[in-house]
Formats: sequence, structure tokens, C-alpha cells
Amino acid sequence: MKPDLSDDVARALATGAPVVALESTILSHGMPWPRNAEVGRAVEDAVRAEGAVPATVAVVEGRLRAGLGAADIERLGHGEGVVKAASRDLGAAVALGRTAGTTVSATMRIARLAGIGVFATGGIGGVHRGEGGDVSADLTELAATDVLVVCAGVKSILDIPRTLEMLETLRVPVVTYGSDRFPAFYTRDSGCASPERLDTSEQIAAVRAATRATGLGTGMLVANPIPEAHALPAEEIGAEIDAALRAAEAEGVRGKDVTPFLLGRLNAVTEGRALGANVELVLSNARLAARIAVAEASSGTWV
Ligand code: PSU
Ligand code: MN
Repeated sequence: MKPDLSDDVARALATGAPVVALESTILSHGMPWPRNAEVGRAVEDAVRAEGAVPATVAVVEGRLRAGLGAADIERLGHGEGVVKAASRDLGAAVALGRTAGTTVSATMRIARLAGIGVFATGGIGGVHRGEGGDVSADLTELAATDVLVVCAGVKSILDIPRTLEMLETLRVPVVTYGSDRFPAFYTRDSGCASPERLDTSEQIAAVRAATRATGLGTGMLVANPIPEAHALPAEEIGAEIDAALRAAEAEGVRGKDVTPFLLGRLNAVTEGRALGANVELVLSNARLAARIAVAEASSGTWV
């Protein structure tokens, strides 16, 4: 199945110009209206400013799309009738004509179908805390699909050591840009060492090309720590995360509703400070992803 491409994305892919995919669950289920639509546009501008073409990915009325117009972004942000789609939900969304924000897993799948190799998001899903067995399909998609994902690490709503262990088991290369420590979204250090550190976008492109040449066939995760000036105090955000997890438990939130519930609650209780940090790290990830896509395009390593 071929996704519908916007004109500028189609042109860029036809000429080998750099393209960066962007996800849309972050808009439909991760940030409140109307800030989400503003952020959707600002992230696209950040990709353009680094010389790449942004391709925001979603399902619109049953069509897989890579490259949205302003009206589509508004619609996803507004959220009326918009569902959250992971990879396994794409078939139903297409067959039943749904409109969906795509998670990291679904965005990777659509990016791959479109021929886009680099993708920027905020945070990926992972292994949740506790013994409930909740593990995001983002990890299994990273194991199966050759797309490079730039994120700010994972939020400590998740079990970060177990998430890193699972990525190792799944053979997914994990590198941190400019740091020896794996970041935790709002903070620059999760308490876990990064499996690998790389300091330039050219090095990242080179490691990816060599990894692909081994025939591994997985994606690759690039963690980009939140810029120092925008990081939140670890104790404060840690306490809010613990409270949000207790609230989810008390309210019996389950399945795909867990992550949006926790994100919404954190944005609400921190009076926008968590949201402000979230916006800044997404912009920073978009810029790094664009520089990696530019490095790949100029070295001819993306095919
Ligand atoms: N983590 C965040 N922000 C997000 C998400 C995760 O800090 O917006 C979103 C992403 O779209 C991610 C999805 O792919 O949640 C994971 O959902 P789940 O935990 O249901 O797999
Ligand atoms: Mn889950």
C-alpha cells in the first residue's frame, strides 16, 4: 500500500532530497488544543530551516498520508473523532475510513511504505512500570522496520532500564547524541548509561549506513537530550509522574489509553511547564533529524 504524498514530499523523494517524517499522536493525544496545532506547524518549520522537507504522517479518512496541509494538522489537533493508531490499528483505520493520529510504531510503518528513512518525535513508548505486561508496540516496530527515530529518550512514566534491556534483546541500535547518559525526556539523565555515544549527525549517518550493511534490518534509536535550558528539575517532575501513575491505577485506565492519560495529567498539573519542555525537545529533535537526513542525502547512504 502506497501512502498519499504531499507535492513537496513526492518531489523530495523523487530527487533524493532529505525528508523527515513527523508523528501525529503527539498532536492528537499528546498535547492540548490549540497549542498542538501550533506545535505541528512549528516543528515542520524547524525541519525546513535545516534544509529538509517535513512529512507529517497520519491517517485521514482512511488514507495513509505523508505530508499534511494546514487544515489536516488543525483537524488532528482539534481531535474530534480522531483515534490513536499504532501499527496494528492501521488496517482497521484504512478499511473503516477512520481519521487517526499515528503513534511512533504506525508512523515508522507508513514512513517505510513511503520511502522515508528518518523520523523525529518527542518520546517513544516502552516497557511500563509494574508487572502488568504493558509494552509499547513502538519497541517491536523498531525491531522490524528500518527507520531511524530521533527522540528525547523515554519518560519515566516507563521503566527505563527495562526499556533499554528490551531494545538490546530486539537488536535495536541505541545511541545518544552528545552524551554518555541516556536521557529521560524532561531531564538529561535517566540514571542509565547510553549503550553508545555519537557527537555529530555525520557520525550517526555513517553508523547507520554500516549497520544496514550488516543486514540487521531493524530501525535505530537516536536519543537527543533536552537542551539544558529547558530541562525540568528531576525531583519535581518525578513526584508528578508518581502521582499520575497512582491516578491511572485508581481510575482503572487500561491499554492504549494509559499513555495519553499520563501525558494529559502531567501537562495539567505542571501548569504548562511540562508542555513547554515537551515543545522545546520536539523542536530540538526535529532539527537533529533534519541534519541527519541532510547528512544521509549528501553522502548517498539512504536508498
Ligand atoms: N510518549 C511521550 N509522548 C507521546 C507518546 C509517548 O512522551 O506523545 C505517544 C507516541 O505517539 C508513542 C505513543 O508512540 O504515545 C505510545 O503509546 P503506547 O504507550 O500506547 O504504545
Ligand atoms: Mn500499551
